[in-house]
Amino acid sequence: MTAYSYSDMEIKSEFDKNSSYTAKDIKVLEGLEPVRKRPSMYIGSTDERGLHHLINEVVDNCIDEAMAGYCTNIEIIIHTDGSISISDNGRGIPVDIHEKYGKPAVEVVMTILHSGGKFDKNVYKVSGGLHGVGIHVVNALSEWLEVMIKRNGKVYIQRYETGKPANELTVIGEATGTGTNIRFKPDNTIFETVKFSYETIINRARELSFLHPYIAIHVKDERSNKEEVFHHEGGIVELVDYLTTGNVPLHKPIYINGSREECVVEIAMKYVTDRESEEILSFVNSINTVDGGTHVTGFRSSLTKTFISYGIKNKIFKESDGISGEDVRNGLTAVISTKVIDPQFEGQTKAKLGNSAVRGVVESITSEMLYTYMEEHPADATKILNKIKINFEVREAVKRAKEQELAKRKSLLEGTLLPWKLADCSERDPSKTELFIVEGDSAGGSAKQGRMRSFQAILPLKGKILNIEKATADRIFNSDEIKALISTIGTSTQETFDISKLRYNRIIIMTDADVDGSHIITLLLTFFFRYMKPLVENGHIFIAQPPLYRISKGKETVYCYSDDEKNQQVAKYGDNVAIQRYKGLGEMNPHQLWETTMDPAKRLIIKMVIEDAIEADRLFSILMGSKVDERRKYIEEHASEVRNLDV
Ligand code: 0RA
Repeated sequence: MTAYSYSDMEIKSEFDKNSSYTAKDIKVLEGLEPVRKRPSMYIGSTDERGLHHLINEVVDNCIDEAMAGYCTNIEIIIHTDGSISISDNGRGIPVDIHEKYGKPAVEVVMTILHSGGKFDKNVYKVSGGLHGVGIHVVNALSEWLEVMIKRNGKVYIQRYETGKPANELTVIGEATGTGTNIRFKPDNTIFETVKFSYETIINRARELSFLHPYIAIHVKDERSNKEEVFHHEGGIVELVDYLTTGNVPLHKPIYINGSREECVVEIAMKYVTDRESEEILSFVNSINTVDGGTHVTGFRSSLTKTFISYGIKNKIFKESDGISGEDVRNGLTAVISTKVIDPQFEGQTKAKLGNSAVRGVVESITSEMLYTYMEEHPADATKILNKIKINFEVREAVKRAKEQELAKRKSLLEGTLLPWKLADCSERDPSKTELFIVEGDSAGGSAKQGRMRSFQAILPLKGKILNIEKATADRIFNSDEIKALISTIGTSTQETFDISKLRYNRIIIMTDADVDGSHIITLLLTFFFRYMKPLVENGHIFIAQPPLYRISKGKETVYCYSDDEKNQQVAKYGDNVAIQRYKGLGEMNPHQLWETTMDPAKRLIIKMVIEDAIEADRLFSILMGSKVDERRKYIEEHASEVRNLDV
């Protein structure tokens, strides 16, 4: 729970605008010791993620101030001494004396566990479930924390050390305006790492700035002198444009909003013509609900119903057409942002909304506003409905072709659908197995000989697979390489994706360490991201790292995976070392390939994770989409990061 949360502007606030909130409204439960004893119970972990959780905790409080209509600017500064400060121009944390404790409210807020704002039905918490433990947790886990408050025309400061006040709240001068500045240094006896990541911080700042268009978030890194200001007055409409930067739009984004007692709903959506998949990004109280939930279900079902009924009414569809949700969502990018009082988060990662009432609210708001939109913009409506009709026709055609193809194969392969190229492993328990996707037949041959047949399967792919982002679904699903990939993996794709059918626990892409290899990796990752996303989300996709050099002197041989490593080894062995540079997997014999790249005991593999949904989505649209100029621009801006991608 956030310590203090305020309703959005659309719902009447429990407090009036003149600081009616006083110290007595704070509920008090227990002290801070438990937090230092078991930090993971409060912030999930003490790794990099947990560390950044501290920042989210403070920033969420600033966002609450902003949602209540009092704050327009947030500034985050990473300092060179390992501390970070977060300041805002909100009302400032209250400083009046708390009745029960006889201490200033800010001290109660900073030192007492579960001190929270008054419970009230009309309050949205920015951070239910995922963050939302309270700033006292930040204080408890900091070597020191300094708070500066501008309120009542005065500037107040107080310092804490490992959660305990180091001095009393002190007035140090006169203030114009109001606000809070919290600076803290995470305790390095608690965290595994105390190094803040600029990237992680700006990704969250960007996300928040799209979700709260009236706030400007300034992020500054004094270690590198990098800085950026995030301010998107267009809100989620701008976000939808941002996400589809590399694609060809069918129309201008459609904006839907409304509220019922239980929740506030805001949706922006847009179709593009050069991408077949659907991308729905959803948020509840500014938290990205990666696994969707009732808000997403409500949106999806309303979309299908509304488009079909409008299409039938306007004689674009026939009643008998059998248009499905998949047809309706092909090529759609949508952002759903909801605010829910007392959200229930479900699932392993707590990233799925469970409140059942939200489904109906989103459904009715979407239906109503979308229908009205179409009546007011008949040209856009016609374009979208025609696209849906084409999606449907293509899907029908693909289905027919697939059925024929499947029947043909069935008879050819005597009932097995696995591609003939696959060298399967003997183990049948998928949790123990690995699939290597290998570029080219010759490397595939070495891999087949070098592997541990019991648990490693090899699927060689011929040359480059299709560019998924540009190809139509029709072509994608008719490509032999893709068909081989899908039947080997076993889970099917998109709507029919079923993780329980996964045939291999690890799917490892193994290519040459060159430009073509990087291209194939990009294409395969795009395919997995667009069509089998849960595989990426659940950490099943890996990239093998073949060595770049083989260094030998006399009988000794070492393999090096980077230039730095090579230089170190060469220096260590001194003169007369033989250096072999590997240009491709094909230069290694099967035994060497096993030793260097496939043996779980020695190899290096990189797990693919989605750190940031917005950036991942945009990156794939840009890198693989059809807008060449956007791609060039992106690569120029991110030259060092995408150095290895040939696009
Ligand atoms: C308690 C009550 C009020 C605001 C805040 C806390 C508050 C906390 C933080 C943390 C970072 N920035 C913050 N800004 C405000 C309401 C104050 C009122 O009613 O005047």
